Amino acid sequence: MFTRTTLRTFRTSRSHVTRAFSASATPIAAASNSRLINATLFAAAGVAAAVLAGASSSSASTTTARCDAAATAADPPVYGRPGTNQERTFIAVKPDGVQRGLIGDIIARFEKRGYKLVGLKMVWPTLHMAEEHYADLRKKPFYPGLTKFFSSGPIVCMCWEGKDAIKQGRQMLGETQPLASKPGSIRGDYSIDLGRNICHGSDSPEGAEHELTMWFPEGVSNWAKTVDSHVYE
Ligand code: RTP
Ligand code: MG
Repeated sequence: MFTRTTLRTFRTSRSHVTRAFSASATPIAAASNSRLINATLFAAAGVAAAVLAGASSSSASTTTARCDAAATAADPPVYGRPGTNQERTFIAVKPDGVQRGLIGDIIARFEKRGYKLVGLKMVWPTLHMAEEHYADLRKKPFYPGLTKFFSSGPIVCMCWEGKDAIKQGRQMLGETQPLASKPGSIRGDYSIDLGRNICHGSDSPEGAEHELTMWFPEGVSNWAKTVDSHVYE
């Protein structure tokens, strides 16, 4: 079952990315064709990741992804429903976090906290995608260096769902400045320098909407978590 599910996703990931990006932003579509998505999708069997690299199947354009096929009118939009238990946030492991082998730890923290993982993939962003992601910081002097670094290697893109996911996600990350980050937070445990602070998290519902729409144009998996009655009263 695991193999069948991941294979289906693999076959469809490329066409989804192409289609979805071309529907939203032309420059990203152009960029995505050059270097995007070594399509690494992880199946959430703990943190054991099934790495499916380099989508090359010629059947890519014909299959429908599970998340699309199963979507119903009752499903929330990709950016969730802020203020409810279906609030969603975009969490990313930045290139430094990937290089330092922290993907599993970061996923585990959110999982153990009780949040639901509804979207997960590895993407090597183009510079243009990094600029789009950090568009609100365009005028900052550190913007060129930030976007260059953010596009210097693969990142892990995640969509986490749950009550207060945006604010709680930021707390779990820690402060922007590692020196101000408390031990126990991701940045407080693993980072020293401002420009190598391991992870990203949406800072507002508007930010989450922008980021989740951008990074998950193909949609996410709207699955029901059967233990939610043991997470929420
Ligand atoms: P992020 O967006 O990556 O989650 O970080 P953040 O909200 O905590 O901080 P933000 O203000 O959005 O800045 C984005 C990233 O830019 C780097 N930065 N450098 N040199 C500087 O003054 C400076 N300020 C911020 C950090 O890596 C920060 O995470
Ligand atoms: Mg930010």
